[in-house]
Amino acid sequence: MTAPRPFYLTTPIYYVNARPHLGHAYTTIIADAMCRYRRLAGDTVHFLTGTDEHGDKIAQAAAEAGVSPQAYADAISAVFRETWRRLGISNDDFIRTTEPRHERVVQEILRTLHDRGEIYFGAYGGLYCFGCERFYTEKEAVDGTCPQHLTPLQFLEEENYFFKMSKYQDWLIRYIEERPALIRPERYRNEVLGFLRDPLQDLSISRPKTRLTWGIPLPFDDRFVTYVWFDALINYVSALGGPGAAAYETLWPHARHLIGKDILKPHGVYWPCMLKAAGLPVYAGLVVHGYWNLGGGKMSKSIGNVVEAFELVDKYGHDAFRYFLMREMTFGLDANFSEEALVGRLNSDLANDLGNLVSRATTMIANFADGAVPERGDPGPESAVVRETLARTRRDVDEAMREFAFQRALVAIWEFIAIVNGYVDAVQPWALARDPGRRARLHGALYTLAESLRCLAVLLDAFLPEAATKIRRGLGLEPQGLAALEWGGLAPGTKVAKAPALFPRIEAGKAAGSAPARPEPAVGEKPARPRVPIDDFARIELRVALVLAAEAVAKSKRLLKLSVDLGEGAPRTIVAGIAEHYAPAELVGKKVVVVANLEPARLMGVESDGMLLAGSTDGKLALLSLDRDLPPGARVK
Ligand code: ME8
Repeated sequence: MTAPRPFYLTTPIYYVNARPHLGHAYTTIIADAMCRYRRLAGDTVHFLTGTDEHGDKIAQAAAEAGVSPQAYADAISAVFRETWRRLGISNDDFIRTTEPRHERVVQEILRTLHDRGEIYFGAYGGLYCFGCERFYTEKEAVDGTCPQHLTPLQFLEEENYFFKMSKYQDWLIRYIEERPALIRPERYRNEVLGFLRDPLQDLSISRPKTRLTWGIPLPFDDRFVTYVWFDALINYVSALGGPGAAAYETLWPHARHLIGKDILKPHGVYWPCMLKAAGLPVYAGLVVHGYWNLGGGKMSKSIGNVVEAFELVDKYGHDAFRYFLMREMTFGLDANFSEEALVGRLNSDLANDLGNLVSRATTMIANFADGAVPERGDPGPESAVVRETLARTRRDVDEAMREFAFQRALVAIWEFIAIVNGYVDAVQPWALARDPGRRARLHGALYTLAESLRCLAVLLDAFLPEAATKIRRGLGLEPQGLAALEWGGLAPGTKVAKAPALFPRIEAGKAAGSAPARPEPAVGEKPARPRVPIDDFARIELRVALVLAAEAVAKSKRLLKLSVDLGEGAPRTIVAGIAEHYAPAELVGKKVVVVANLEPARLMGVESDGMLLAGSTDGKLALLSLDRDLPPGARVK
């Protein structure tokens, strides 16, 4: 036995200015599949994901929501964590950049760099994108707009601290050139070397508190906070406790970062330079995937349909969604997402090829062998190809997974499925069962099928964990590692349960949502959100309120201060972010619905004791009102 190898895999830490969407789900799901695979291979795996919570973007989103950045980050980070839990993501840790364990390591690294003379104070003016939170060079800008967001870049000039990144240019080029496997696939390695053909600028690593306070203070000048990218990249070491910590010492030499191509430059250029300057080793690998497009266009978080695309996970099931994402995208290239394509794969590969095989095999064992794996018998010459394909599939999957080529791994597994289906057709166990003289042949065929299912459960475990578990449970087996992929491991006599349909077929015309394969979530409930018990809902006190007076809040475009009657004797003050949608005069005399038992909050200096309920979409907003009259204070539930 060889000693277990450490394997440390990270996803990007996602911004908390929006809910998880298809892109986030893709990276996290493939990271999960990879980590599950490495665990099955016997490696010691550490799988990290988390949320990126500082910076302009988050501060702005929180201000728009009328809450503090911390409260906003807490809420959205919890949605990410819960979403991954619900999808069965097997991460070992979840880091938030607002956690003290992270802030401490960021400040330590900043102090080290400052002490080593790697940081200086200077002025800089340039074209800035608030969406990307970075400066762009004239060459990178496209007609004065940001190449990512296509929004106008703004000229920004300010004094800041700079990291002497430019001095690492030659070192980094050599470092990458000497290590062909450092950045994969090859096209992204070439892209990073391409960036490095232009002169590398020093990196502004601070933001003045006069402009942004939501960040980690610089340990050597508290008039500044840390630039969000400088802060965020360090999560990969802070989650291990930072340099010197035991987890860092064991895992950091094996670190692999999995990212989308949008954040190649910070990971391929800034991060290795930062590590080198701090005297830390560079990561072992940077693995980059392409982009999912919807309807041919580039997705972004501002487009609601990336969230909707992700919601299909509830309609078709976790495994079908995982399978589609991994099978459809050639790792490293862009791919198109469509519900039709997902349904196509579900029907052909999952319901037909895999689902049918499992149900045929278990039904035949139930009918022709009393529901127990028979003796090994005589599997016939046709079985040789099944065993050979298994051995080849195992090798092909292993090779594919070394390169994160999930699509190739699945193609190899489906080759095995096709061979086993072909074996059933060739040996026709139902015909053997009619002939008492051919018992040994029948037993051999059924044993071959049962053993194929056992091996399939092992092969599928990392990719379709729910289906693999069902197949394995049908054979009454505990989870097995890749080492169990040796033919003949299944003991005769093992009880086999007839498998229920693993993947129900989706009928044509029903893909658009008329007949979901799974129960639809309750009306009004977002499927990607966790369900809450009724008792939790009952804790929220909703009441009818009569608006007595309304006025603008000084210096705020968004807020109105309302005086409302809740039938409590004295009116309450509620501050609501609705000034862009309602004139104060329009509101007086209206009956609305409010959350009456919220903790009071101060908004622009005014204490708000409650919250108005309103619906909104695409910049439209509508207050909840009653379609029949009820007195102020009436309970809504
Ligand atoms: O960039 N297709 O966070 P983020 C595939 N906080 N993957 C996509 C995608 C798409 N259309 N859209 C997003 C940030 N992704 C920073 C990262 S790391 C130290 C800081 C995935 O919330 C992909 O993994 O914008 C991409 O790199 C990531 O989400 C960006 O997430």
